[in-house]
Amino acid sequence: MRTFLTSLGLLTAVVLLSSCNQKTAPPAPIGPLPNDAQLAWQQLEYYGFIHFNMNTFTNKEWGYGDEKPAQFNPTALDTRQWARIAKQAGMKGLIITAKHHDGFCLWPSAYTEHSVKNSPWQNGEGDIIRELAAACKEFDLKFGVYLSPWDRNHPDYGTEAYITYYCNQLTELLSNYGPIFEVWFDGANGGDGYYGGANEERRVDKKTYYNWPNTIALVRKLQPQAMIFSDAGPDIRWVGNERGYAYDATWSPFLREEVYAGMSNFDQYAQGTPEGTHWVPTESDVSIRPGWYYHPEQDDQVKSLADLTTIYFNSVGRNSSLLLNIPVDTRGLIHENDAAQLLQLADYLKEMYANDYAQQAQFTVDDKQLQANNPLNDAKGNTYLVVKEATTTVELEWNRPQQVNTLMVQEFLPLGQRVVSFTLEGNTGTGWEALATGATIGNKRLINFKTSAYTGLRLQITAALAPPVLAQLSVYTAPEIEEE
Ligand code: FUL
Repeated sequence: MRTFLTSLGLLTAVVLLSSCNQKTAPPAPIGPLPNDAQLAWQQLEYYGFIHFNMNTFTNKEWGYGDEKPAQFNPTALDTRQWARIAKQAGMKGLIITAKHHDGFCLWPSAYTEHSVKNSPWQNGEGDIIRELAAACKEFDLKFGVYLSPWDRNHPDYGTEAYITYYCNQLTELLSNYGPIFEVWFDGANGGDGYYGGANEERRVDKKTYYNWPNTIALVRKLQPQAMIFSDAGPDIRWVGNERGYAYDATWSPFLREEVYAGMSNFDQYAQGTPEGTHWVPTESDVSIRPGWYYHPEQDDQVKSLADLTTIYFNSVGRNSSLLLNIPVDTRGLIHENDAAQLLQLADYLKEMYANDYAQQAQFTVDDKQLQANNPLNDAKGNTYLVVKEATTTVELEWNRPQQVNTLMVQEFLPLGQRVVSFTLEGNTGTGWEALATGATIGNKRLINFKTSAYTGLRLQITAALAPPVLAQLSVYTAPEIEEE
């Protein structure tokens, strides 16, 4: 009944539902597939963005580039506080704005005077990138950097010389601070700025100006395991909005060659497509406040637990990852209000994931009962269920009714993304009723439905590109949220 396969890169597969004593060949992979680094990244699911830089002190979102290093002066900066809160929040890493569009650098770059080295903070001796890299290491978090391609301070922006400058800065960040798990390339670029005193508008050809192939090769050389994010990947792509919501149909296969960072019609590519040529999963970036940067007037506008859980279900639960931004304040600390909300979300998720009701359920797949070694509920992402048809039904049955409201299902990604649509039905003892419908599954789909005492749940894959290869299926009770 069981076949062990060892030829799938990172993962060993256990295949069930084969006919007796017959070796089952693994299903053929379809479409573009994730590489090992992408598979490892898929497991992170939730990590944090830190927007902290010159804008924190000028109370802006986009600095013009004429700010003075003297303006950068946190009074109580403590990167260990950031890392401690991120860890408690359940995040797996932090990505910081090493340089935003205004050009100010949080590390003492050798290539510009516009950095912490000319600020009053630590008398110009400090290095926030070094401090945060150390704090992340201490709290077992991954560390990533955002380096804005657009630079409204630099006199050479728009010329070839700036590209050399940009690559030099990237080289510093990727050589001097240990392992970097993600490099974040923003698509926003080109426009008016200070540009060393020119005070003018500079437009660039977003597709060609940055010589992306060259920059990507540089990252690969210096940090081969790092994920590279941009609208166009190559490893992870933007989800297409800053609300933290992926789509009902979110495909990791993506028409990568047709996209470039900052393109105006990115919308039409954002969802991905089953015809995609490359595996480029989405990342959903969103701020816990209205702004990316800290503004004291937004202290009472930190997102509620209800907002944050909706974001979580619509990102992590829709084949995406969640990059949740925390605007560090002028002290250089995560504000108490933001910390409180982050921890509320962590408590909520802990409570939800504490009990997997599927463990006590009898599983039936296309009328065949699954016995021991159910690959769908062995808490191992490296086993999967093989079925013959593109449409398939997984039914769960409990001896006693269970008060639940959330189903989690995952595809086995090393064999490609397959599911096109599904329905979910529930039985409260009086027959089956429709609970939800949806499109893709991918890395993880979280399906919320009305809380009730169910004796059974039935997930039906109604369309797939090829017989679906499901890896995990769990059932949870997401806690009720009281009005804040
Ligand atoms: C955008 C930027 O323009 C915002 O300021 C912010 O950094 C966000 C994450 O990306 O494109």
